Amino acid sequence: MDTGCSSLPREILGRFAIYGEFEFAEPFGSGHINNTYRSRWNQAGVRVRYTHQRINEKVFVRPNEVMENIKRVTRHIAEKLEREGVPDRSRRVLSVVPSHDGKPWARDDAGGWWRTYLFIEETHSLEVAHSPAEACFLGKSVGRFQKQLADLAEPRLHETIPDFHHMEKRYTRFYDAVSKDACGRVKDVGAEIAFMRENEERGAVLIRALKGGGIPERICHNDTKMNNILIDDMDNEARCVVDLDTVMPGTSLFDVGDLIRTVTTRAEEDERDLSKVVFDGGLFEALIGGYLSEAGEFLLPAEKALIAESGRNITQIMGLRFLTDYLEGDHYYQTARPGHNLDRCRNQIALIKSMDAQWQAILELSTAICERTYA
Ligand code: ADP
Ligand code: GN1
Ligand code: MG
Repeated sequence: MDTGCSSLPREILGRFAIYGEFEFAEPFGSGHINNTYRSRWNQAGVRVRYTHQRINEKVFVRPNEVMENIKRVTRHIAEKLEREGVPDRSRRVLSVVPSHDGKPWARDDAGGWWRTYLFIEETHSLEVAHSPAEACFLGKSVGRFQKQLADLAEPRLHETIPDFHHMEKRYTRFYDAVSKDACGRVKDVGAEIAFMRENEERGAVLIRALKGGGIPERICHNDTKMNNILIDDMDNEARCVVDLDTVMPGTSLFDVGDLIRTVTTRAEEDERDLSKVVFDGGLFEALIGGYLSEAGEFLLPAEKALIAESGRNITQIMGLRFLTDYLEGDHYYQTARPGHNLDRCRNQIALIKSMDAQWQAILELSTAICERTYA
C-alpha cells in the first residue's frame, strides 16, 4: 500500500486493526514533538479517518511506557463517561486503535514506534484564543481532565520524561549549554541569559512547593498548551484533551500554568513582533473561572494561592527550554526557520515582562476569582 507520504512508511498502516480500503494520508497538526498524519479509509461505503503518530523516541525513550499510560488513562476516562451516560464519548476522549496483535503500538520495518487513534471529526485546535468564551472552555476542559483522573487506581503512572517541569534541573542543563556553547551562539543571547539568571530563584517556587509537600502531587497532563485541546467546530466548546504522552504525576499547577502561558496572550508562541505579546487580564479571568468551575472543588487553598505564579513559572521554564535548545543546536523542538527557538524564547520573556508590568493586578484578580466563585 502506497501511503502517498514519504515519511509514513507503507507497512505501518497494515499493522493496525483498521478495516476497509486505505484511500490516502497526509501530514497533520503543528506539534513540536511527534510526527502526526491523518488517513482516510473506505469502510463499506463510509469514510472513516484515523490519526497516526510516530512517537519521538529521542524525547520518549520508553515508548511502550508512554503507551501503557495512555491506554490506562483513556480507558479510565472512557469508562467514566460511559457510567455517566455522556453522549458522543469517542469525541471526548482519545480512542487507541490496537495493532493486529493487540498492542497499543506497532513498529515499522526500521524499528520506529507508531500509534493510531480515531481521528476526532469536526474539531480544530487553536494557536491563540480569540475571546473570553474560548478561554473559559479551554480552562474548563483541563479542570475536567484533572478531575476525571483524580481517582485513577494504582500503580503510579510511569514518568515518561523524568523531572519534566523540574526548574532547578532545567537550569543545570541550561548552564551546561551556556558553558559548552556548542554552536557559538552564547555571544548573541547575552540579554536572554541575563534574564534567566535574574529569574532563577523565583522560578524554583513551584518545584520547591511540590517537592517540599506544600502542594500535593496529582496526575496531570503536563502539556496543556492550547493546541493540545480540540474544539468542536459547531459550538466552539473544548471537546477533547489530546497529546497524552506526558500525562503523569505532577502538580495541577503545571497544567494551569501552561494554559495561562498560551491562552492569556493573543500572540502566537513564535510571534516575532514582541509588542503583540501582551498579557490579557480578561482572558486570564475567563480561563481561570472556567478551570475552577471543574477543579475548584478539589484544589487546596495552597494550590489556588499559586495560580498566578504558575503562569509566570511555566512561561519561564518554556523560555529556558527554548533557549537551551537554541544553544545546543535545535535538536529537541521541531523548528521551521533558523533562530526559531530563539524567537520562541524571546516571546516567552516578553510575556513574563508583560505579566510583571501588571503583577499586582494579576494577583488581586486571581485572589478575587478564587474567592468569588469557588471558595
Ligand atoms: P505533538 O506531540 O507533536 O504536539 P499532538 O499529539 O499534539 O502531537 O498532535 C498534533 C496535533 O494533531 C494536535 O495539536 C491536534 O490538533 C491534532 N490531533 C492529535 N490527535 C488528534 C485526533 N485523534 N483527532 C484529531 N486531531 C488530532
Ligand atoms: C512541546 O508536543 P507539543 O508541541 O504539544 C513540549 C512542551 C512545550 C511545548 C511548547 C514533550 O509540546 O513541553 O511546552 O512544545 N512537549 C514536550 O510549545 O517536550
Ligand atoms: Mg501537541
